[in-house]
Amino acid sequence: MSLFQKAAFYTTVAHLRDLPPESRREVAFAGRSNAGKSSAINVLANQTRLAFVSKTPGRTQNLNYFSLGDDRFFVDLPGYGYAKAPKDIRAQWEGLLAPYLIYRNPLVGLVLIMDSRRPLTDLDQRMIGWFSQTGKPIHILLTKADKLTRRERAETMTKVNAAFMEMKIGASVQFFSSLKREGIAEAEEKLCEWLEIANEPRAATASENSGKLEKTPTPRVARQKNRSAKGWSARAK
Ligand SMILES: Nc1nc2c(ncn2[C@@H]2O[C@H](COP(=O)(O)OP(=O)(O)OP(=O)(O)O)[C@@H](O)[C@H]2O)c(=O)[nH]1
Ligand SMILES: [Mg+2]
Repeated sequence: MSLFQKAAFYTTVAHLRDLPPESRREVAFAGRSNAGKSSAINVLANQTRLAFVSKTPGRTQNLNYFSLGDDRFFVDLPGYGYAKAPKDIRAQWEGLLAPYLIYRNPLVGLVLIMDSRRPLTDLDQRMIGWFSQTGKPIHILLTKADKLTRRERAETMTKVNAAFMEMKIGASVQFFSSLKREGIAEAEEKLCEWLEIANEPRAATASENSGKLEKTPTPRVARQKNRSAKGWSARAK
């Protein structure tokens, strides 16, 4: 039984004024379009179409809320980085996403999903820069890890950790594969910590064991002292 098995679609939000009341802890999932956000949410909830069902045309620029059944939410954020996104779509993305990330009180952490073959694109870095102003934690899922060799994984982990060191931002980083169901226990551990859910140790499934990933230590970097959120546009390049 997955820890988030009870996850169910709750609401979709197109305007900040429609956000649910600030009474439940929530974790947001962000990432480039096609990075594997919805797949990761589905795998964590052990459901096949959870994130997909809310994704009807026209909703893709919305924040999709999933109730975890115990006063907590997962929030699937709109994917970014479409090569041909029209200007108004980008403006909407910035207008909704930026204030949400910076000012949303119940948001306790950001899971940033990056394709492990193309981590830390400019937009990912922008996202990290914005969110890190809040002083809240970031957990990186390097998805589609099934596409990398062992050696490529080691190189990617080194590169990503070095980039965070350079940005002076503390973040935890792990590999993840929705396809092979790898990295689930590690992600669950982080989510439970943030959401304050008791996480009983459980036996790994056979497929998790077969694809056991090496845990690479995450560098400890002091979190930014300046916790005050700066204006969105002030940081946008
Ligand atoms: N090999 C592999 N493919 C994956 C994995 N995760 C997702 N994919 C594939 O990547 C594509 C995009 O996955 P989605 O989960 O829809 O990505 P998304 O980030 O939600 O995309 P948007 O909703 O458009 O922002 C799909 O074809 C998935 O099957 C993975 O771990 N391994
Ligand atoms: Mg999606």
